[in-house]
Amino acid sequence: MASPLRVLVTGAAGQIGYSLVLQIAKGDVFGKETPIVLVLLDIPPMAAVLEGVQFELTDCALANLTGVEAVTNEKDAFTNIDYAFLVGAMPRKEGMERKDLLAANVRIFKSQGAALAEFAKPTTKVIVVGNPANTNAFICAKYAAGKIPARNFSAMTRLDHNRASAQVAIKSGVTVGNVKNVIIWGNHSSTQFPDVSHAKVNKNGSEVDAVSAVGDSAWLQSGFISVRGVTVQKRGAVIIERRKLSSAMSAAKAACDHIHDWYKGTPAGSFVSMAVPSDGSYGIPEGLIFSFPVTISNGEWKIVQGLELNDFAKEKIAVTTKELLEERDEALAACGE
Ligand code: NAX
Repeated sequence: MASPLRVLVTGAAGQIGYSLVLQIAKGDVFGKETPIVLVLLDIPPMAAVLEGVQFELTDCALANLTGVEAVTNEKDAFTNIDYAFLVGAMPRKEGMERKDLLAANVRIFKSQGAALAEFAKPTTKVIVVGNPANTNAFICAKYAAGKIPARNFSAMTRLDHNRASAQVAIKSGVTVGNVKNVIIWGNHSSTQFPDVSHAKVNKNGSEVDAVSAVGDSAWLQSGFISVRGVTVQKRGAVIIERRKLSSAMSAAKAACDHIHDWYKGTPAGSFVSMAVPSDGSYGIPEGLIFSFPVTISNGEWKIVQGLELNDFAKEKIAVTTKELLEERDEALAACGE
């Protein structure tokens, strides 16, 4: 038997954590044959809850789950891990300004970046889910630099990607497996730009442009992006309004899709959205953790090059870039840089 992958989930006592750990443990990410040790981290006041999750995972009697460790300190959490799902973050409390929330969260990710550098394998791959996800990933990568390459850090925009793909499928009258190459550009926030101009739909056995399959370009430039929050940009707020809790099942599934594709690769001719450090592609400042279309093979992502952007797209991308630059500067200030 191959030695098990050590997979860390932070915030494992939270609601995304509860859905996520089972999906990883039963092989949705690394395959049913890959042995896994799950390491669950949360803060000390959540130790009992964490233990409950650990017990339930044991009770799932999963053949490939060779161990479950519930821990409340960074050294035990990060030691020798292969993959990290960084979900744990501070929630917004009443009266808290956005700036205060950002500062509190980047301090968590500064500390976890340093812990990754000190304890994790240099090959560790990281997905940041906890918000503000892109900026948290930027800070985490910065404090792990020198030990873990920046390209091993990513933030999750796959939930937005999946939401966009599902909306295109509904509007085109196909199932979501027939939609590919939707793109989320930029930040995981309401400034993100969901773009279908390069997407394809398989309709009745032939591949057509998503724009013609949807047949409603006015909707694609407005309602699809955000009308009363029903579609992509503000879908999270709608879920909170309806469910009285934020997205958890779909967020966990998206995190699994993100790491699954990083591990297994993307099919020929397909790309997915992933927030990764910019190399300057499409004029995005280098180093910013920005959601791009990527292809993946042998565990390495590559930003899809040469996609044409019209004026509408350029304008939307400029807005989300500006927001990310502002967040970056606030985050660096909060870290005392
Ligand atoms: P919960 O509040 O249910 O769970 C968060 C857990 O993190 C709690 O158990 C908390 O104790 C723990 N935690 C806090 N600080 C920690 C630390 N320093 N180390 C380890 N654990 C810590 O939130 P949940 O609904 O699970 O959401 C988690 C995060 O995901 C939030 O920041 C949320 O905003 C973010 N989301 C990001 C999404 C994305 O697409 N990138 C979508 C879903 C979600 O909203």
